[in-house]
Amino acid sequence: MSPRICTRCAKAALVALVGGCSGPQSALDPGGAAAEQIATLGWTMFAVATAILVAVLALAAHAALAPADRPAWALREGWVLGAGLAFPIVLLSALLVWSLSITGQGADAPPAPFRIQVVGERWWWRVTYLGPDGRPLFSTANELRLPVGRSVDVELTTADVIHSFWVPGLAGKLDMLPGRVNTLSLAAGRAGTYRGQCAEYCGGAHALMAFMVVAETDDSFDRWMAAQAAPVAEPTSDETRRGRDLFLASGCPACHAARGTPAVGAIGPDLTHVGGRLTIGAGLLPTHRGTLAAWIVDPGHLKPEVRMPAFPIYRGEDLRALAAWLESLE
Ligand code: HEC
Ligand SMILES: [Cu+2]
Repeated sequence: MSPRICTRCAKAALVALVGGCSGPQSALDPGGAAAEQIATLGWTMFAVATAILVAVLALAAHAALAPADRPAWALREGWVLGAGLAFPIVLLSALLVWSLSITGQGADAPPAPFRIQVVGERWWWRVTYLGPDGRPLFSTANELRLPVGRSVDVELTTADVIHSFWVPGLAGKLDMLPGRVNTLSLAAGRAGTYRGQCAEYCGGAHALMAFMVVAETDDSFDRWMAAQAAPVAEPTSDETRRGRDLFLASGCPACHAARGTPAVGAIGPDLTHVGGRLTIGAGLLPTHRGTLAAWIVDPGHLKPEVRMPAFPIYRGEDLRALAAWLESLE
């Protein structure tokens, strides 16, 4: 093998080895206190397990390599009781006590003046921001925004089957159970976009049920909150006006709301600010008019088993106008 190929192999091996260690959806790249505790716990367990594995392998090698007439160890009771019983009991108990002590610590970030309710739906996330009095401020989908350095209580439940809410970069996973609300405290220590994924098999499009958590500075977060609370903007061009009229005249309002218009459907995501979301279809595709148009024509082709019907009736200019209007809803 030439040295060049060798270097390439080494690089490929390294990428395969550490490729999962960073990025927007990695528990090994913590972005907040809760995720850091989990990472510390994971690495410590890994280190202890590795040390024990090495010790056991060394003992086994020692025994195997000893001359046949002089066995390395006669199997004495002391070894069985010491290494086989006492050692695991002491070590596992110590690790248990330690792990309970570090994961119990709450995040010390000051609480945000709002809560977020997230309802798992097959196969997307209904996100509602609640004011201090518990009343809904606005509804969005598949995207949570948080101010950096604040802890936010996220109330998790489901509209149908069990789902599990997991943003590995920020916290451990928590199940969403029918008839129950589980509260998870989320806090990001640094600004960034974290990706989450449903972690409990929930049927058909489970693997395509992702979401984004965007942690941002107070200024841009406040701007986002104010924009979300506002109703849809009045169309500014003939094309977007035509798009809005098509939306209202078709079947879309049966399932979708666009605040400030007569569309108040509640089966699918609230589309009031769909153009400002990073993705459509629960993390499936980036939001722009091309993907919006493809989605409208045949969502089931992009996301099998999706609970939105295809609208092949829209073509050409109609489709472009509809997609342009949705894209403009920032
Ligand atoms: C029978 C109910 C239903 C009808 C009618 C319907 N939709 Fe949907 N729509 C859904 C559901 C459910 C989803 C969520 C799908 C998913 O991500 O799994 C969705 C998702 C979407 C999304 C992506 C939103 C996001 O944030 O991910 C857009 C855009 C959208 N619909 C536009 C439309 C338009 C435009 C029409 C009319 C031409 C329409 N829908 C008609 C149920 C419906
Ligand atoms: Cu799922």
